[in-house]
Amino acid sequence: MNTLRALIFDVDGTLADTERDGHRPAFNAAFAGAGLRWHWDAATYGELLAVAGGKERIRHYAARHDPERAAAPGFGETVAGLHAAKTRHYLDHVAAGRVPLRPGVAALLAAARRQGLRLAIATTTTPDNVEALLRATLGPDAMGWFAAIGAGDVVPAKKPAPDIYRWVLERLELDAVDCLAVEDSELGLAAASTAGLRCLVTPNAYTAGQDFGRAWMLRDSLAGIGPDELARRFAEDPAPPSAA
Ligand code: XBP
Ligand code: MG
Repeated sequence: MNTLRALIFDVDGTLADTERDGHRPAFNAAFAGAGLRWHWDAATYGELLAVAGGKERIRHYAARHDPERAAAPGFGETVAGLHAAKTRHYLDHVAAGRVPLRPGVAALLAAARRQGLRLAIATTTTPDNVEALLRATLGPDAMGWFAAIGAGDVVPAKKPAPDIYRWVLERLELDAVDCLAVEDSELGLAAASTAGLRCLVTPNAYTAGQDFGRAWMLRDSLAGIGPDELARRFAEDPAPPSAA
């Protein structure tokens, strides 16, 4: 029998519309602050989200739109500096309350805790960004609700690689078959599925229309979803997924 023991949440786009409300304006503020004429409008940023990781996204963009700068000596340090500045701007947006949780997120987290489910996070963004978002939206104790927080460069390969989910499963000391991933994007779904997890997908404006064929459950948002429904569906599953 399949028993649901933990929910593993993606952050960006899943817990909150961080890409729209935080990361994109933060990238543009960092570029302006560095005197670069780079500007990522919503459509451009939507395309760039195919590359997970802010540093990787900057490198990807520069190679295509500013190749001389990308090929110059020391560009690695330039990327690190731009990303650090961007993270400072992002933290300012979060601290100012400009990045609210998506519908249903707080209620599901609270109900899952009451039900005794373990909570974890598997995200590409930085640990600082995770802590700031949890504190700003759920309060100063929220970090302690999560038994494992896998974030950013803690693993060598970012989503769609499964590394971050495997890192979290190791720390939870749980098998993939007992956990449910909650994601917003095709990249995140691929990472969770390759790690052998079933995945509940709640798309957002940037990821709507992506291929969610492998999703275990697909909903507009987490509003109205409770741990009882998830545990019941888990128990009814004919066959748990097999890790790829
Ligand atoms: C989405 C990402 C992150 C953010 C930007 O992460 O790919 O890179 O876009 O954050 P998630 P950083 O796995 O939570 O959907 O600039 O800190 O990478
Ligand atoms: Mg995401």
